[in-house]
Amino acid sequence: MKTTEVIADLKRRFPNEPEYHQAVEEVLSSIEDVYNSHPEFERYNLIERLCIPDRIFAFRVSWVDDSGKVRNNMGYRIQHNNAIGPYKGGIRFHASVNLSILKFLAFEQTFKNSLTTLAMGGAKGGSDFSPRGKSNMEIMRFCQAFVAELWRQLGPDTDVPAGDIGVGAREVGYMYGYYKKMAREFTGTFTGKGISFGGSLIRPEATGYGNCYFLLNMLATRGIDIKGKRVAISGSGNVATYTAQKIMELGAKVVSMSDSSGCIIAPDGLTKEQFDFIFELKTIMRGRLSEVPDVFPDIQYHDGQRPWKFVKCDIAMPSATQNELDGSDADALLAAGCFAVSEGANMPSTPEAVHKFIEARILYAPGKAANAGGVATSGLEMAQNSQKLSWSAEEVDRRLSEIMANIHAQCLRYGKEPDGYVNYVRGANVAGFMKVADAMMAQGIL
Ligand code: NDP
Ligand code: 2IT
Repeated sequence: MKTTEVIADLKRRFPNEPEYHQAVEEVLSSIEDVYNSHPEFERYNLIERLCIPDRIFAFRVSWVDDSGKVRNNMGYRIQHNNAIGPYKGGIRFHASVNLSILKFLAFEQTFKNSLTTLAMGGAKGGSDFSPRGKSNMEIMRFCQAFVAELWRQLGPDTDVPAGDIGVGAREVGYMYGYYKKMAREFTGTFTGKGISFGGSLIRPEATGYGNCYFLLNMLATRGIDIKGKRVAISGSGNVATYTAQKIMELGAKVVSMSDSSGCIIAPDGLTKEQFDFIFELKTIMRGRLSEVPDVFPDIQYHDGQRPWKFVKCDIAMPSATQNELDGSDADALLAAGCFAVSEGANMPSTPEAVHKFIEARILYAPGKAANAGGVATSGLEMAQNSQKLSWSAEEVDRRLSEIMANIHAQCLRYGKEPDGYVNYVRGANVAGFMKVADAMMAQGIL
C-alpha cells in the first residue's frame, strides 16, 4: 500500500472533507509498515473498507421553537465499523457539524474503541443544531425530532449513542426517553444516562479523569511527579472541567481554561473557590468565561483567544475541539518549557503541531488514546445495563484507571522507537488497527 495513493483516491472521491482527510492521513501514515507486512490485508482491500464508513444516515430534523417558528436542521449518524462490537460513539450538537467532521470522529472512534479492550465498534452522529441560547423545551423538542428519525437504526446490540460537544446528561435524557417510547424497550441504548435510569457513576467524570490517569502513566515513564506542575487546559465543558478537577486533586495547578469566546489565565493556578465558581457558571448557569474576572479580578480574560500563547505551562491538555492548537501554538508551548501534551478533545492539535511535539521528543498523547476513558466508561455502563446491576463509583473508577494503564501499555508496545522515544501516535494507531483488522479478516468481505 502507498498511503499517499489511498489518501489521494479518498480526496478525489470525497472532496471538501478536510477533517476526514486529516484523520485518515494521520492513521494511514503510521500503520503503513504493519499493513505492508500482512499481504493478506492488501488482497482483501482492508484499508479502503476500514476508511469508508459502513453506512451514513442523513436526515432533516424539523422542530418548532418557542415563538412558534418552524426550524429545520440536518441530522446524521455515521455507522463506521462494527467488526469488534456494536456501533458506539457520541452525538454532537454544534453549528459547525457537517459530514466531514462526523466522518473524522467516527473513523477515530473505531480505533479508540478498539484500544479500550471492550467490545465496541465505531460510530458518531450529530446535528448542526446549537443548544446555546435555547430553552429546555426547545432542546427537548429538538432531541425528540432527532430521535424520531434515528431510533430504528439504534439498539443495545446495534448502535449505542452517547454525548459529545453540546450533548450532555440533559440531551441524552431527552433522546433516551424518546427512544424508549418509540422502541418500547428499556435497554442500555444510550450511555451517559442519568443515574436513576441506568447511567453509570463516574461516566460524567470519565473522559477528564481518564486523561489524567493516562498523563500519570506517561509522566511515570520519565519519573516525573505531577505535584506542583502547571497545567494549561482548554475548553470548559464536560471534558475540561473534570480534567481540571482531577488535576487540582492531584496537587497540580490549572493555569488556563477557555470557551468558544475566549480564554482565562490564572498564572498562579485556580483556587478551589475559583474552580467551583467556573464549574457552576459553565455547567449549571451555562454562562460565559468572560464573566469570571468580574468576580475574580486576578484572573485574566483574553477575548477571542486560545490559551496556548498566554500561558507558561509544563503540561497542556487541549479539551475543547478539533484543530484548536496549531503549529505556532506548539512553538509557543515548547518555548515556554511544556514537556507533555495529553489530548482530551478529538484531534485538537493540527498535523503541524503534532509534528513539532514529536520532533521535540516531548510526551505527546493523541486523543484516541488519552480521551478513551469516556467511551470506555460508556462500555462499562453498557455492561452494567446488560447485567441490570450498578457498580459503585470506586469500582468504576478502578476499572477506568486499569483501562487507561492498559491503553498506555499498548502504546508502549507498538510505539517505542529505536532511540527509546515512545511515539504514542504510532503506538495507538497500530494497536487500535491490529485488533479491528484481525476481526475484519476473520469475518470475510462485508
Ligand atoms: P462540551 O460541549 O461539554 O464542551 C465543549 C467546550 O469546548 C466548551 O467549553 C465550548 O465552549 C468549547 N468549544 C466547543 N466548540 C468550540 C470551538 N469551535 N472553538 C472553541 N471552543 C469550542 O463538550 P465535551 O467537553 O464533551 O467535548 C470536548 C471535546 O472532547 C470534543 O472534542 C469531544 O469530541 C471530546 N470528547 C468528549 C468526550 C465525552 O465523553 N464528552 C469523550 C472523548 C472526547 P462554549 O461553552 O462556548 O460552547
Ligand atoms: O469522542 C468520544 O469518545 C465521545 N464523545 C464519547 C463516546 C461514547 O460513546 O461514550
